[in-house]
Amino acid sequence: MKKELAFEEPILVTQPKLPDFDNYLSKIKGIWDRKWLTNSGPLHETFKENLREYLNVNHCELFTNGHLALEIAIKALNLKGEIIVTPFTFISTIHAAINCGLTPVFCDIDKNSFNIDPNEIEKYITKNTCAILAVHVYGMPCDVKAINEIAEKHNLRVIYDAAHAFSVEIDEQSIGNFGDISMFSFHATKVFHSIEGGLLTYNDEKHDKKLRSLRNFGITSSESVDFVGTNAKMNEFQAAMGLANLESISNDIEKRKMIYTTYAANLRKTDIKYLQYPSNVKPNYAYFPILLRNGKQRDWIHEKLKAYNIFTRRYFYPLCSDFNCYESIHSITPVAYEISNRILCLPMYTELEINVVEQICEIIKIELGEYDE
Ligand code: T4K
Repeated sequence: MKKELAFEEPILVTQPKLPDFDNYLSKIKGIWDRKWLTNSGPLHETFKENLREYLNVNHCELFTNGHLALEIAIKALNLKGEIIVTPFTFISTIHAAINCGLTPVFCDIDKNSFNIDPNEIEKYITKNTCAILAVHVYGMPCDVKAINEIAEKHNLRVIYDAAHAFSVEIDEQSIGNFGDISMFSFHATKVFHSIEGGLLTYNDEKHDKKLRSLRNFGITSSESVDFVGTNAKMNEFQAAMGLANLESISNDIEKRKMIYTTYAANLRKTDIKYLQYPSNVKPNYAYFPILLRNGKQRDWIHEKLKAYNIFTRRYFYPLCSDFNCYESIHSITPVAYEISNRILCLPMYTELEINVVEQICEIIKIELGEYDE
């Protein structure tokens, strides 16, 4: 190990960006006058409208976090039976399906995009299949065209877990416009956050009433409860954080682009593979995943980097289908299995300094040079 290259402070895989303190204070100040803290307050409503405009989507609703938003999306579509999912995601995706009474059927992924492979989907469709729940993993868009064709052919619903994909576009179209409903996470660790938070975007106006009601215990008026809902309301402090962060989002993504470019330039001449975006995609540079040669090498470098105070993460290892809670669900997904063993997410966040990125690359190159199978 080259001790002189170690960082004094830990470099984590991600770090939330906080807005200017006084700006946030100015946004929350009115809450003291209004005494309106949650339940669709004025900041909530402004935030929602600003997001609708920024994301260029027809309809959207806010939630207290992405996970509950996803469960509510599933409930709103009245889904029953089997749902085709990727095992290469954060466990929230699969939990949401199961919590809504669905049976997840794990489908393999594409080795380049790491997203559900449309060529594999049809073999899992049975008379019980109701929907496809696809994830834009790391903000890389799924093959939305192919998924849409399959869904139309088999009369299936499509939900996108777009937790990582805030602001992403395909052919200048907002990623939130595809499928029946898309879910964005505004968790502190995301490109864009409201401390905790979630958003559903959709084209069909008829979802408005049901989504709002499911978010608020299923209440539809002062004397009626039409659905078995939950409490998934975003509060005013979250909305204020989201409003403040929305002001800088374009700059933030530009900074991430520079980090991505620096990683790419420094790793280009190695045999490390990293995510490359197609030319029709406007990325948000949410994560910087790399593929190592195999699981042994991946785990080795993951550990080695800790000695330098660099804390990478193995998102998403193990596969969701390998967790104890899902061991009874049969699944054969060799590509997902291989990617999950080889993947490593390097630090990526808006305020990560370029010289730190260069140093991380130098350390990786030095250490991998000493790796002996
Ligand atoms: N679908 C997908 C595909 C998702 O990835 C997620 C969430 C969801 C659905 C559900 O959306 P939400 O309900 O969360 O809105 C983190 C996040 O907690 C989780 O939101 C995210 N995916 C997942 C990929 O990453 P952990 O268990 O890795 O979090 P944790 O606490 O280990 O933090 C990650 C790193 O960030 C650490 O190095 C510490 C650092 N950190 C974290 C927080 C919270 C900070 O520096 N400051 C902080 O405030 O799940």
